[in-house]
Amino acid sequence: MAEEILIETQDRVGVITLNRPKQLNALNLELMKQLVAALEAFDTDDNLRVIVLAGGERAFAAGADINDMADSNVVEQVKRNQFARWERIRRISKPIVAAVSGHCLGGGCELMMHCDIIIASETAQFGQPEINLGVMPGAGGTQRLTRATGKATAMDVILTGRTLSAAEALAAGLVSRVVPKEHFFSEAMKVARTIAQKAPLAVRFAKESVLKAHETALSEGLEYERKLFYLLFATQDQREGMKAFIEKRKPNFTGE
Ligand code: DAK
Repeated sequence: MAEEILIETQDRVGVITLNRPKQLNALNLELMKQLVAALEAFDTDDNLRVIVLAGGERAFAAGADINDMADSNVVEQVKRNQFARWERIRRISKPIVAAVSGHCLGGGCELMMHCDIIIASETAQFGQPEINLGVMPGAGGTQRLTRATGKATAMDVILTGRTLSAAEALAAGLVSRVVPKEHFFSEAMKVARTIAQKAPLAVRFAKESVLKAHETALSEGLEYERKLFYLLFATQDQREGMKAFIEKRKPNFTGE
């Protein structure tokens, strides 16, 4: 079977690289299957703390594979239940850092928006061009893009099919950092390694809590954050982190 993704680990970081360069990493069904399996395997691996999801230089991903959908119909789409797979990506508890260069379109942009921190090359182009195919975003694009950029930009991108440059995406709040094109992967690794040194439970709860901000009213989100904050005072890493600060040394976080 073709390897639609490549997997490696570096220190405490699990790296997944989308591997259909000739098709600009179009997300076919097999790739999605392999991707979800790899993400879940990394998520349950106690040796790893952060995941990096990378595309290639020319494309992070140019969308779902149109060949998989061209002859499809509503019944088949419902039965295929692709959403279940995307839902599993949403449930990954470790932080995912996306390394994005080139085309990042349609399902590719939606996949990127499932990630937690996005490092973009200055060459990256973002868009939801489904409208040009007679459909609309199907994996959260209308919701996540709107929450990230606000209604005006989201409407413009989704209804006209136009792309945002990396600079526009940064200004709109869609990506975290824009770097020169030769550094998009190394910068993502740098960010991942930094997070990998933090207390794992604090990182996990902090990710969970930030995601809540997207999904709930403020009062409910604050309540949720408060409970997770209290919970961290039941960990050894909280004691270690604060003690290390007072003793002017680096903390030794164990994840306990
Ligand atoms: N699907 C299949 N093949 C693709 C592709 C795609 N999305 N994008 C590119 N390719 C293929 C091209 O067909 C071409 O293949 P060959 O002809 O060489 O065999 C190869 O990649 C190189 O592409 P180009 O020759 O077109 O390269 P250019 O530099 O000229 O143009 C481009 C690059 C990115 C502007 C162009 O390829 C393009 O417009 N691509 C399509 C972009 C697009 O419309 N993306 C949205 C697809 S719809 C769902 C979840 C998600 C979705 C739906 C449902 N569920 C959970 C149910 C998402 C839907 C979508 O993403």
